Amino acid sequence: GGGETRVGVERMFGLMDRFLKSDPSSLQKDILDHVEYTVARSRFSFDDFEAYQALAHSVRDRLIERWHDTQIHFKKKDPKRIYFLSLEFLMGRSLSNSVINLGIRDQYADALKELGFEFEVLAEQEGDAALGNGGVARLSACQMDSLATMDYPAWGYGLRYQYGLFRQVILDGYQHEQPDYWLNFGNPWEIERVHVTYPVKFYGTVEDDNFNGGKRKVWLPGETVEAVAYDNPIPGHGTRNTITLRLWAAKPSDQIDMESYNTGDYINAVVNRQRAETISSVLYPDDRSYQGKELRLKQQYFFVSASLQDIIRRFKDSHSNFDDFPEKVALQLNDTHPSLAIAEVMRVLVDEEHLDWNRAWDIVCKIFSFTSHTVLPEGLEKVPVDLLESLLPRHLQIIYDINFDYIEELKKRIGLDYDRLSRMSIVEDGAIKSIRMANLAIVCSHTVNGVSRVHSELLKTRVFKDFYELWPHKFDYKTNGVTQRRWIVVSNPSLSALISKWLGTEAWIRDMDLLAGLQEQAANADLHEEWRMVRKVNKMRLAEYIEAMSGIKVSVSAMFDVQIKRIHEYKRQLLNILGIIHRYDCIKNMEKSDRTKVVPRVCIIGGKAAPGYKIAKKIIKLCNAVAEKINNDPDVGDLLKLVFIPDYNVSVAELVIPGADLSQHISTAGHEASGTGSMKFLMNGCLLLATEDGSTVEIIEEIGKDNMFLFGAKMHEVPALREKGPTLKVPLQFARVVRMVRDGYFGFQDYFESLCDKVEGGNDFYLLGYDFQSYLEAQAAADKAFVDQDKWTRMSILSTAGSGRFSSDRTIEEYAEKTWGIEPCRCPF
Ligand code: 6GP
Repeated sequence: GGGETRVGVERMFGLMDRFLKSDPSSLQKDILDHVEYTVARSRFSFDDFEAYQALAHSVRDRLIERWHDTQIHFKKKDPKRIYFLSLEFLMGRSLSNSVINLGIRDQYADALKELGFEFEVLAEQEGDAALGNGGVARLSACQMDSLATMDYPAWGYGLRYQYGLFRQVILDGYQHEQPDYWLNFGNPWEIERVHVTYPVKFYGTVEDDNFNGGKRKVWLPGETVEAVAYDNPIPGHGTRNTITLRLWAAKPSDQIDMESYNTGDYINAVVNRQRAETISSVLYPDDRSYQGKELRLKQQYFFVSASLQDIIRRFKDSHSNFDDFPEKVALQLNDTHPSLAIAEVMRVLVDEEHLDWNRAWDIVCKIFSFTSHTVLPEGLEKVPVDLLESLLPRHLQIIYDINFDYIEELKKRIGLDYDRLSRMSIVEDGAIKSIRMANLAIVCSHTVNGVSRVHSELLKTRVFKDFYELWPHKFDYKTNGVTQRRWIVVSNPSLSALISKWLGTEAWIRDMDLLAGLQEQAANADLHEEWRMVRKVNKMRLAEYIEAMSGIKVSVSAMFDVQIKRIHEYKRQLLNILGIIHRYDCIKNMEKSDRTKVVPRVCIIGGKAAPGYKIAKKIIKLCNAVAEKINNDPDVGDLLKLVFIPDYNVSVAELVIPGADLSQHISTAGHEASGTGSMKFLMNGCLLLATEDGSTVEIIEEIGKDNMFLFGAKMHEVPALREKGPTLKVPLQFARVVRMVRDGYFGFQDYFESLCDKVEGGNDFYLLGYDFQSYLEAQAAADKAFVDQDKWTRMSILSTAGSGRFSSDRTIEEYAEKTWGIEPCRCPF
């Protein structure tokens, strides 16, 4: 009875410390307890990995405390919540980020030292969580950090892939893909929620619901799979708030299917059930191109359905009327991947909650916002109708119904312009009838955001022009940003300390605009000296990594020139490599006495190619073939080195970016929606060599054209240049370097032929030939600036000083205020 409970509660309070303590001996005790009771090793004998595991668990305990408090606080305050739906999150490692955001990194480092361990060494034991491909996925991770730090009541929802992005192994210069078994040794950063499960249904048939002659239907699904929640606490910095990234794993449903068990084939029945797990087993490694595969569609719906059941359950815990839904819930569609959420909300409201269709539609139109992350037409998903019909028959009907009403409305607005109507339809008629996910997202969202100003202009004038003309008020942009917590504080601790020292405050860690305060010190000789020292130490760290990984010795007095990102034709790694060949060719043809004038370079390229993207894979091979030649040429020595860094990922980026002098962001103008790598380099005082594309245009506004090396055709010139195609004049040097590749100067003549064909004879879609001359000029300007170390250091300081706008804190604040209508909800201490 009640009496017993009260006694129990008192006893519980008596046993509970208010919070876990963070003095060295408490930390040591917790770590050792985890060695013994969690990792189950003797506290007198455990290795670095086991020490890491124990350490991680002790951090996790502290995260859980804050996380509970935050969730209780949110529940009590019941603010409007933002649900961030994304099929990809590239979180990288968690340990350093967590202890820094919790404010107990130094305490841990001290505690470990006394136990005979080095914090940095243990941190290296952690593998990356790579549940995403590239830009869009890492952006989600940065935004989660900002949402937590700025106290927003936010949840991230995604999929818990068993296998993250493939490991890239380079053999003989070719990319090979290996599975990423990231969960093999357990994952201390997640909390399995065995009691938070939802059934997700597929296939089957749809029947009329006789109660409501109208649009309500009954879906009789053919297959049920269970979604199990795994919660990843995301701690904010300088706040107690710790939010949730909830990832779903697929498990066989525990509903007993008597029929398949009664056939007597018990083993096969079990094996069949086990197949359910494949839904969340592997991340699709293609960024952009969408294949319309059933498994991919299943992943999308699985994650959408589970997330919405969770969101609606939470809403119903404290609300009884769905009219309040838009006041309490904002749903963010991160690219088109989660767009099925629109049809799913309609289905739940109409078929399950029995709302009238129009009332449900009103609600849907108020809750969704959509952000597009690409300008490439192949990035716009289309789902074949046949596929959708068999997998999700009810959703197809709903999409048809939405489309019918919308097209009727559209006819009233624009008349019977059938070309335009068919372009704007959600349903594409053609050889393969399909659903245009972007059109669905635009029609049903209240806001369509681009990720930089010029990207938004492209969406309005090209990609989604028809929609912009119809609904200009829907279109907006929020220029991307990245989190300075990970990209300066975690990855570049010495620069971080230097900035705090010179600004006299650490407040910039939560308020990046304060970095502008460095501007007035940009010519200060003392700062210059300290700045150069920090940069040199970071370069040494990178040089050691390069040597350990590839055996190549590089000189830290050379300029470190870096291009790291996914391999794509539009990102033009090939332009970079052809430029390197040109540099090599020049050195070879120089008088020996002139070689002393060459500015030494270490060119570093890293990135993964989608496994089916042949041209991208050839680019990787070319890079390695050229590296082989140059690095072994005694004529060249330290004047030029080329390194391909294998298996580029978040933690490699954390090491490479602080050590870069120059970084390249050289997409053909009009192709990079935003670019976020550039912002990370900028913050770390690396100079940019770039085209005027994506967010670079806004970086120019912050730091000025003179503070970077710009080149190339402008966005408005590109279409006309393409038109000219074969008649475009291409510089001789370009023809010469391509000829060297064609003639087998770097071997593999046949293999590289098709690569050369891509940039010659009027096929040069990405304008490498056209931009080559100005690219070389920008490179020469960089060489010249590098020789003047005072000038270079000033430019470097001004880069960091001008990077404040590119914090994801600014981006998230804009989303919160303008798109989601949410407010901070800060958990009291
Ligand atoms: C990327 C864009 O290519 C990049 O320019 C942008 O910075 C990033 O998204 C974040 O907005 N897009 C993707 O990664 C992608 O898969 C569908 O787009």
